[in-house]
Amino acid sequence: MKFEKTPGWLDWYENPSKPRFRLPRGAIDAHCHVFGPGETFPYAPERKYTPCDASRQQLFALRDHLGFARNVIVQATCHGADNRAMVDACLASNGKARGVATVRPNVTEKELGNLHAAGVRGVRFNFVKRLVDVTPRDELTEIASRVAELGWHIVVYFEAQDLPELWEFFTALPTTIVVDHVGRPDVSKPVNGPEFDLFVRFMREHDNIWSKVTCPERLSLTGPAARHGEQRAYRDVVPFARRIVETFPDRVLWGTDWPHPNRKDHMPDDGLLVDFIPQIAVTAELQQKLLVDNPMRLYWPEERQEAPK
Ligand code: 0GY
Repeated sequence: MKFEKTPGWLDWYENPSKPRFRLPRGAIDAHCHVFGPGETFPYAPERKYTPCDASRQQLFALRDHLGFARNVIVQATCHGADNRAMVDACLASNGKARGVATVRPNVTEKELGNLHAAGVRGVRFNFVKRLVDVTPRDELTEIASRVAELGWHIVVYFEAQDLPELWEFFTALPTTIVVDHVGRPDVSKPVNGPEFDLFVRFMREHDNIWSKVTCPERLSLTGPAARHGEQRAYRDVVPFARRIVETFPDRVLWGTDWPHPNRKDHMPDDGLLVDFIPQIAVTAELQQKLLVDNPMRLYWPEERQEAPK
């Protein structure tokens, strides 16, 4: 089937620069997607946008170019609950990719088992109104209790202003919860102001809550720097991401968000995004936790080394 990309939607950056920042050995890009290709894996009828194709081969080429060892591929809303493109990518990765799926309450035990065998270790609940129609909470609760039995976690995507209303629902979930993109703060507000303090309190009071410190390009009002490697890229996001990394160093993840759905003003250079990491994780120890230890604990726990006796 042929698909026309939504007008105004930018294509992903074709020739990303080589990062100057040397990633630690075994670094994981823990938030990225594959889109189609639409001819093989059609986009979902209920989607709110049609992306440009972004295949697993292109994702794996980016992984190698940037210097990552592994990927966590998150199901994007344009594929609805049809996880075939993501599963195909996980299966073709030689164990270098794990996945986060979207499922409906009618998913069978066999389907969940197949997803697990392919490398899926979580489901995503999306509350961003421009991306999805509302799913009733009782359906999400039902899914949560089923995936908890598999030892999976739940990724949640929401806007900061919606946290008060979602708080009770999130804190009743029975699994580890991973929040996308620092809970999407409004970075024009103070980093120590009531809105971001609430997010910090959310994580402080619930030690099963993790955060991805991803997507400065989505949150920033100051934007990318003019030149690659310029230290001030996305500078208004730095204090927010840094506060979370330093307060909760064992519960943070990082990812590129390639191929960056719904970008209309600028498309980030993925090399520049990698160069942003040392601004928010300023020591080698914090970088090791953010990029290796934490994602390994969540997605490849079976490979954790036993501490020597
Ligand atoms: C992201 C962000 C976005 C889109 C999706 O699944 C999606 O369609 O997550 C967005 O538009 O903010 O994490 O990819």
